[in-house]
Amino acid sequence: MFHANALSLTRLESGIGHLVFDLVGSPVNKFNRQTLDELREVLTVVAASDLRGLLCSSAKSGFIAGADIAEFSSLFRLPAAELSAWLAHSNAIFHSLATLPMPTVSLIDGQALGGGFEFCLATDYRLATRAAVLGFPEVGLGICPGFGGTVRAPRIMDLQAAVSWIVSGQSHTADEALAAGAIDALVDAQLLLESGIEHIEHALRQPQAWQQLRRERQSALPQVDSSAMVFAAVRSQLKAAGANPNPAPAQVLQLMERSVTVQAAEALAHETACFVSLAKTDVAASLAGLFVADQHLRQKTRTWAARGKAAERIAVLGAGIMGGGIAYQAALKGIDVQMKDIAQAGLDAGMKEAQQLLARQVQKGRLSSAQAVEALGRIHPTLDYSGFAEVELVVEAVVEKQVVKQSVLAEVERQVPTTTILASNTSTISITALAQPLQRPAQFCGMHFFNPVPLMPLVEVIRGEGSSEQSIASTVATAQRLGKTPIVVRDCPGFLVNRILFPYFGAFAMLLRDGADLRAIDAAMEDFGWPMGPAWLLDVVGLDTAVHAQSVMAQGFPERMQYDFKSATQLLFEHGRLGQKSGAGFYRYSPDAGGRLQKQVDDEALALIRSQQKAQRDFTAQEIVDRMMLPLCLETVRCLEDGIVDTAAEADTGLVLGLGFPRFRGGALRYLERQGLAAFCALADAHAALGPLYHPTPRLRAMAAAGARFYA
Ligand code: T1G
Repeated sequence: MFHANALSLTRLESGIGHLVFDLVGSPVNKFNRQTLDELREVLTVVAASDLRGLLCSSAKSGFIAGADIAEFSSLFRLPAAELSAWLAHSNAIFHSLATLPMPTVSLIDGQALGGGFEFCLATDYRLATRAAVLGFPEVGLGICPGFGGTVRAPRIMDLQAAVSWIVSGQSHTADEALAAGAIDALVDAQLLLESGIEHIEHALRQPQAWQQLRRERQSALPQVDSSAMVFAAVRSQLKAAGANPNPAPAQVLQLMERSVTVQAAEALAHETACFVSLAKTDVAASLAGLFVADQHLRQKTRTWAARGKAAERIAVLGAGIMGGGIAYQAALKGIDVQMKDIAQAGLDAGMKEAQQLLARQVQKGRLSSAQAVEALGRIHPTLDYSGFAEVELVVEAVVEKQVVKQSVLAEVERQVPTTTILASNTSTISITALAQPLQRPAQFCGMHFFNPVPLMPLVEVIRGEGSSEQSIASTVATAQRLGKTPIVVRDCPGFLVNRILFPYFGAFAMLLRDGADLRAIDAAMEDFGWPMGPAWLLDVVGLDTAVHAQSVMAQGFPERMQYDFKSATQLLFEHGRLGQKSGAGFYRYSPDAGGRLQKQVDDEALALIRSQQKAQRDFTAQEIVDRMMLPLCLETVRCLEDGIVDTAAEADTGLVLGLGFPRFRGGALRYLERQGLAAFCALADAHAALGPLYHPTPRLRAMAAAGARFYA
């Protein structure tokens, strides 16, 4: 009856219409402008037809993934009136679905999220298979549902569930959806269509009940005491979670509290207003921007990976925390791994690390004991090169010393087939320099994992001057197979992430030198959105590691990163304070009853730092943020200009995934751009006396003068 790009309508024998979503050229169905237009057209056809009912399903593995997030950046920049008009247009389409002159049923197999779930709520009934995943992820994007979700959910579902689903943004299983009244029945996939038809026949036999259902969904909710309790409970949960830079959860809660008391049409107007005001926030722009940046990175990764081959067998050299972590990650993903160390004690430690990580997976119910045993069996500890004749990729993770790495790499190169790729998990040392003694530099690149390996999603794949395209492609493919997000970067000391992190640590050192209190710095940066402040982060990294890496960075970029004073990190390190690993660094650490390290203020550390300060000084949070963020952002600009990373999107995604840069700020370049390039340069100039880390590049000034942007 209707066939277009995103959906088609056919008449079943019973005279019931079957609307099937299958957006051409996309792995998921989504409400982009075109799909919405086609939906409007097809509903006009349905409304004018003699169809007895309408079934709605998807030909893809998921149902509908919601509105098209790739369109958000341009949508959110529209004037508020135009954004409201887009919502009004979409809601008019959903309204025509909800008021069709025949019963309607959604058949949900797979994800129905955001606008996709709102579509289901606009049909009379919802049937779902066990594979269904339902929810409102909007708050995670800094917005609220916009296609009537806040209006229909509380009128259809259990109120408590509707509010907590929308405010939390979490997805839910079909069982949870059934318990919450979000679906009417759970059905086997093979019986979905048949059950849908039965539901329609049933509704047609009882037209009054079906019409009554529709009337109820248009009204205000009956006033009952329990609703006030529901809202109070969710509000206190939000409060307990602490300050949230994302305004969406609190605002959507307020919206729903008001909108359950009014008619649906009025509630929808409130929803639109709330959506528009949230869509105009920096948080929403950042989160939508990151989604697109992430898609861009994934696309590049796919292109790389398609040209290479993921390794089936790998080897890890050095069974320390990193080596053990990488071995664990490989084994978890079904890859066999030779784990080599020069000392049995090292191997034992590496195996223990892997064993503990697997045990934790079992504890959390993510793996069965049998699977954990099987995974552990894939790790083959060895003191020699046995098994190396079969490995396709060797990850070197020995001590962070250039000469040691060079000799280990040169030795292993003689033990493996000529096709094997060697990759160094160095965090700072130039890949081109490490390649010097190698016979086959084309087969060598960097593969930088972050600590703790199982939790950190990013892997930098570093192209040395001699690295072949093939080596990079296969290393990208292997990183992907390991479940990581690879980002291909060009070689330089520190690569992308650490090259940007160390100027930030430099800023921290200067703040302490100039009399700031480390607790004030950590508090300001945590309020800014970092998961931990710089002092705490240095304790986690290890002050010995940080001091060593700093010296490598200073050698690589002496003009900016060689400091003419002794940093507090260096001072504490010299006093044997190595951070968490030694129980004390900037803070003191002791395990709580559950074995988790608790940090406490340490007077000894404070006294040591004060001994180096000429005077103590209070800095405002804004002064701290400016002094910390300027060098970080400027180094990101330099990385982009030097071609260390190809695009702003990759740089920002790398910082979010590799450093924990606050997501809601969208990355360093987006943060910089939001301030305005000219304003940012002026702020940097006001700090120029602090040294070259604070000096904008000529190109950034030129961009500022020309009104250019990093993002289109
Ligand atoms: N918009 C645009 N692209 C999307 C998309 C979406 N909503 N959902 C997925 N994609 C792309 C994704 O980027 C990837 O692209 C490909 O589809 C496959 O996805 C008005 C305001 C649905 C659970 O937040 O959670 O509705 O890499 O690899 O693992 O109230 O994608 O191929 O280029 O992730 O099977 C709310 C976001 C929007 C859902 C599928 N919806 N998506 O996971 O595949 S706001 C969301 C997901 C909204 C209304 C509002 C997941 C998934 P590429 P994938 P997957």
